Amino acid sequence: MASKFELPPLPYAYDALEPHYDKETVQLHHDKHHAAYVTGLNAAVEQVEKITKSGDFAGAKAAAKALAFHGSGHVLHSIFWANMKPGGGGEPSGELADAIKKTFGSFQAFKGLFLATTNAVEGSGWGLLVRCPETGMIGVLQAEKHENLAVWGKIPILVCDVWEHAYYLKYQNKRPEWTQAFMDHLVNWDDVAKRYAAAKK
Ligand code: MN3
Repeated sequence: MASKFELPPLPYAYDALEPHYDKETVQLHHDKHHAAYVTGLNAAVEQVEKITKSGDFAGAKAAAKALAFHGSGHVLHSIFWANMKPGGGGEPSGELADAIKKTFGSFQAFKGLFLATTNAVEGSGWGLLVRCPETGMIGVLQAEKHENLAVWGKIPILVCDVWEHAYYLKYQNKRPEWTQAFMDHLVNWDDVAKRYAAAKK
């Protein structure tokens, strides 16, 4: 029996990110949506074990797809919660700030690119700042759903959820207002910097 995945606790209270991220959305998003990906991931792992043990591989494709979808959903949400803090926003410092400046020219240019990329996700997905451990380069990518458009080997260090469940109660159809609030008031740059450093190893 493989180890069970568990929903990580929120690193702050449900209402800690108010008024930029409302209590009701945070609670539903964490306790229901993220939890469902954890449940789905555990079910997919069990399914693979069942298939492997039985020798009947008819369900292999569905299990692999479920593993990618729920596994990526769990990973990205776990990063997302840690990427935010009450009183976040501002700008990074240190090595990460240098890398952003070197890659994009300025923090403002990075911010413009990140927001435009994230706002333009077709349907449900994510905007991501990633680091490539091999080259040390950083870049901005999209994910559709949780697992599509991924570039192999790139490690997400900052992720912004733009599924409607992430913002619709408060921001309705105004996705750019949500992503702007995320960037200006919620991003925990210390956490992003920690992930940037860890992605080096
Ligand atoms: Mn979500």
